[in-house]
Order: sequence, then structure tokens, then C-alpha cells
Amino acid sequence: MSDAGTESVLVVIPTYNERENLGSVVRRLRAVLPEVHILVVDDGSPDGTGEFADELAEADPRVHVMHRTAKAGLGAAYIAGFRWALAHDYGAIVEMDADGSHAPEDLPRILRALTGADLVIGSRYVPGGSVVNWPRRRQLLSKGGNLYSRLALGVKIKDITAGFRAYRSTVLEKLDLGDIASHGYCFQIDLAWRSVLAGFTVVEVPITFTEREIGESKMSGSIVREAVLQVAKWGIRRRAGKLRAGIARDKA
Ligand SMILES: Nc1nc2c(ncn2[C@@H]2O[C@H](COP(=O)(O)OP(=O)(O)O)[C@@H](O)[C@H]2O)c(=O)[nH]1
Ligand SMILES: [Mg+2]
Repeated sequence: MSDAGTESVLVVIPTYNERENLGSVVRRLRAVLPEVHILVVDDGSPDGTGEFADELAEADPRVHVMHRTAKAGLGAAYIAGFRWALAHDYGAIVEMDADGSHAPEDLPRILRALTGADLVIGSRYVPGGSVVNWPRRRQLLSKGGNLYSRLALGVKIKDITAGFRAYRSTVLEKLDLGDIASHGYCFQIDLAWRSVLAGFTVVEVPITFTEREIGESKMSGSIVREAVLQVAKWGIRRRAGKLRAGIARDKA
């Protein structure tokens, strides 16, 4: 995003039953970054989030809506949003939740950091970052998931599961989006890991994550299971690759 202004930024917001939250997030985004474009990716929410997003789009030409037919997971919603972003030539693509957990007021700082990086992660676990109002169980899950991922993948990223991030479009152009099969929240680990492997610069900037006040989390046991299994698979693959390289070196 070195030469692009904020008019070239697309904020992708996946939604499932966020009718009560979406308006406030879009309003707050507009107040801090009047020029950014917003793409709401709704999975046919039964609570009418999609229709509400259409009303927002009618009132604001910089708001766009993608309607998908069924709830297919966060990963699939983001991939669809990313493809749309690349087809429309945005310079930077942002991931942000609809439930108010990610403060739009933190986004200008994240975008500024993108001038010196390829991927900027809004991080709860670097100095200055924090989590507000999460039950202990959720905190443990998040911290444990991060520790597990760091150990399995050998990456230094402190908050690899975080969902408030900005990518230069060049990163998403280079990664093979068609190859990404992560459905749930391990999608976040998957993309950060692929970015590191591809040699992109990843930086973390501190954010305050505040648990939603309205509506329900879509986190589930199957989402956690998918993440545990996928990260184990990537970790084993990484170690097998190192072993093979070592054997080849010894033979040479
Ligand atoms: N389109 C779409 N959005 C989803 C899906 N699952 C979660 N989301 C959205 O992803 C964001 C984060 O979800 P949330 O349930 O708050 O996760 P948590 O913060 O980890 O508890 C919210 O904006 C959700 O509406 C899904 O299957 N499809
Ligand atoms: Mg949430």
C-alpha cells in the first residue's frame, strides 16, 4: 500500500446473524476512514443481516454486499471476498469482524503499518494489546491455540489466530486461494503461515479486542477440531520437509 491511499482499501466483513451489530461497525468505520470501501459477505443470515447490508449499500456507494446462499464458514466467506477484491483492483484488503470486537478506530494504525509490511496483524498478544470481557475458557483456548500453532509451525507470530488484519493485495495475488480448504477459524492460521512461507513480511501491531455485547459467537467444537488437526498436519509436513532436506544434505 505504499502508493495507494485509503480509497484503495477494501474492508471485508463476513457476517452471519449480525443485524444488530453491523450498523454500528460500518458507522464507526466511516467516521475514522471515510474513503475506504466495505464489502459485507453475508451467508444468508436468517436474521436479515443481508437485507440490512443492502440498505447500508443503498445509502453509501462505498458499501458493497455479497450474498451467499448458506453458512459455509468464515474461510469460505473470506476467500469469496478476496477474489472480489482482487477482481476490483484494491491495493489493500482488510479482514474485520462485524460484532464490534475489532475497533474500527484501530484500523488507521494497522494501515499505516502496512506501508512497511505485506501483512499486518492486529494482535492481542504483543505489548500494548489486550482482550476485554472474554470468559476464562475463551482466553485459554486462544492462548493455547496460539502456543500450539507457534510450536507446531515454528513461527514467531504471537497472535496467529487473530482476525483483524490487513494484506497488501500482492500477497493474496500470490497465494493460491483455490488451494485453501480451511473452513473455520484455522483459515487465519493457514493464511498467516502461507504468507510466512512465501517470504512476505508479517508484523503485529497491538489492538484491544472487546468481546461482543450483542448476538452469539459462532465458535464451535468442530471449528476447534479442524484447527487442531490442520495445524498438526502442517507441522508434520514441515518437519518431514526438514528431515528430507537434512538427508539430502548428508548424502551430498
Ligand atoms: N459469512 C460468514 N460469516 C461468519 C461465519 N462464521 C462467523 N462469521 C462472522 O465472523 C466474525 C467472527 O465471528 P464470531 O462468531 O464473533 O467469532 P469469535 O469472535 O471468535 O467468537 C463475525 O462477523 C461473524 O458474523 C460464516 O460461516 N459465514
Ligand atoms: Mg466475535
